[in-house]
Amino acid sequence: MSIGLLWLGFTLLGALHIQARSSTPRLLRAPPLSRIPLQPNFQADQFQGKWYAVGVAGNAIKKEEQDQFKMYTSNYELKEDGSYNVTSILLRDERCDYWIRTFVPSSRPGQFTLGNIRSYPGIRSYTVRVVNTDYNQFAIVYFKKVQRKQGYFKITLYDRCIDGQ
Ligand code: DBS
Repeated sequence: MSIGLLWLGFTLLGALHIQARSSTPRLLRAPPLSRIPLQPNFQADQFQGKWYAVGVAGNAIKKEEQDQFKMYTSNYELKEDGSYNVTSILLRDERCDYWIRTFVPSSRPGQFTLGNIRSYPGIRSYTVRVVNTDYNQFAIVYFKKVQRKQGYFKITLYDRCIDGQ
């Protein structure tokens, strides 16, 4: 094989490599939990009820998607065993998407893991931490998941809107 063809081959491989890299951009690494504050003296019963997500930011949340993301609500219902049933409703294209999951309390009050994690393909770990809340107006909640070896995180600002209705 001529040197010229070999060069051409390498050049093509290089171009393909660059293309593959840029189509799967590297995500910002999720901050370690040790850097995320936790609401002191978390009151699980007071955190119950409906929250409106008025702001979401994360390493895989894109601005273009945010525009159609619109608002969603998450209703936290405390169960007998101390975990939450969380029902979220998202308005998309004039239809409502529902999803339900369980947040199981961990060793620290205000921190949770996803219940029945095996039913979620590819999710290796899922952590929820209530960063700060006054229970009746706002909450800041940090979510971190490892899915197919990739770490994702997001931070949501929740609002109660009118008198917790
Ligand atoms: O539930 C989540 C926790 C979550 O959906 C993400 C991060 C932490 C996230 O980044 N999600 C994006 C990628 O799956 C998304 O597009 O929703």
